[in-house]
Amino acid sequence: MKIHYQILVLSLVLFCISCNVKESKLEEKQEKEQKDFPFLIPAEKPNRPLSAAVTRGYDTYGTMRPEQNELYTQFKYTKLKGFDYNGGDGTISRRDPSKVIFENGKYYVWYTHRKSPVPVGMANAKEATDVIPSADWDLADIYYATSEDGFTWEEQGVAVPRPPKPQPGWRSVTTTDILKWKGKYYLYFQAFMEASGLRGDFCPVSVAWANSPDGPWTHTGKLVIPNGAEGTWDQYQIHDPYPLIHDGNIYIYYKAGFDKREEFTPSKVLMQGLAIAEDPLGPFTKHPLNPLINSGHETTLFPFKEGVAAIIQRNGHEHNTIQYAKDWVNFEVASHVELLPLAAGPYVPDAFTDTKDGRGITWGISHFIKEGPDKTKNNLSILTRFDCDLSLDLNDPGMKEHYTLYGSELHYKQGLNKTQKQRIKEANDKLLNKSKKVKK
Ligand code: AAL
Repeated sequence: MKIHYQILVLSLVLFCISCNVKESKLEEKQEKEQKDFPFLIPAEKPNRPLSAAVTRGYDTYGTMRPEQNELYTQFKYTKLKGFDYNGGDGTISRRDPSKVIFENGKYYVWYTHRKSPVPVGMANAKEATDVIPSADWDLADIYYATSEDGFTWEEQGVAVPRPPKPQPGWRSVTTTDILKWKGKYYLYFQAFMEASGLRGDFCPVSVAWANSPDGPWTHTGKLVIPNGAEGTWDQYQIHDPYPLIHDGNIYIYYKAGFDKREEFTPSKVLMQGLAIAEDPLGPFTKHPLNPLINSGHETTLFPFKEGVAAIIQRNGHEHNTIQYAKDWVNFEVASHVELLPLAAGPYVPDAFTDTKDGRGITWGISHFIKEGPDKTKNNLSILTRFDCDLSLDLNDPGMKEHYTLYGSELHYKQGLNKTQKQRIKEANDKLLNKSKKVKK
């Protein structure tokens, strides 16, 4: 009996050893056969040497295919119905929409509204008067509109007008965004106290509150997010205040332009920072790591999973990207996108729910600037609708294309300027003269 038992144990051990040998031989064979990257992309990052590009596919984008990336999208645009622009002569302008919210059975959006003579331009700010604006957003008020479908809008009129001088915003109240907090509504906005262009585009942020999205709004006159101390990145401007709720606090992302150097175009670098408060009226504490986003012209963010995502359009190394910060502070590029909405105000259903499972966005309102008869001048902006699939709840393959062609017209519009043509001519002439000399 004892001998039988020993034989049994021995044969079991031998069996296991042979199994292991077989397994490692199989792996060796597979490894030899699989020297090249497999035709079918492994779902998990394979345990083998990988190039930096393939590693990015797994680590940065989470997938090798953009169409599987929840933070990749195309943007589709639709003209809005319901807004009158006085024939597009530059005397009525609407721009910089807030995010869209759904209340009382309809969508609401707030925006910069200017009704005035055509602006003289920031460069001619000295010619601006009490009735003639410098910039497209000078001498503006905050208006709002409602809609049942997001395509046709009804302008409801002024929400926050310019207060009398010398209150913050007396010159212009612009570029607003909405917060809903404990049953009350708050509009944050840029409060100009001088014509934009006189020294730059200088302003702090002020706030108004109301018990209903239809108002009436009480302008607190407070500078809730003041400019930074002299010599710091946000000393002159706090632009595009964009509130969300996270961890029981109000998170306001904002943009500032700095490092102004005339030898570069654009002369300033634009980056985005964060200010946090427990109460909508402050005090707001700026994040010690500011700036947090190194690119982008306006702020557009939305809760996504446990973190926050940002649409980064125009300006900077990382323009044309969607970025993600799991901790709401450290942003990483999540995708590269094209034809991005300018100054987008998306419909963000979970902006104020303090969610740990942000669902993303599918549409919003943005603007087009320089829409007047003279497209070189920034004196008329129009609101537009954009649609996209940056949502965990939508799977629209039509929004996930990444091989779009835009046709010759759009490319030729980006033509060479006079100086560039001259430079090329001079280089050609030099070459021709040289070759003529050689021939002689
Ligand atoms: C926009 C925004 C701010 C600026 C101006 C109006 O793109 O960044 O709002 O002040 O331009």
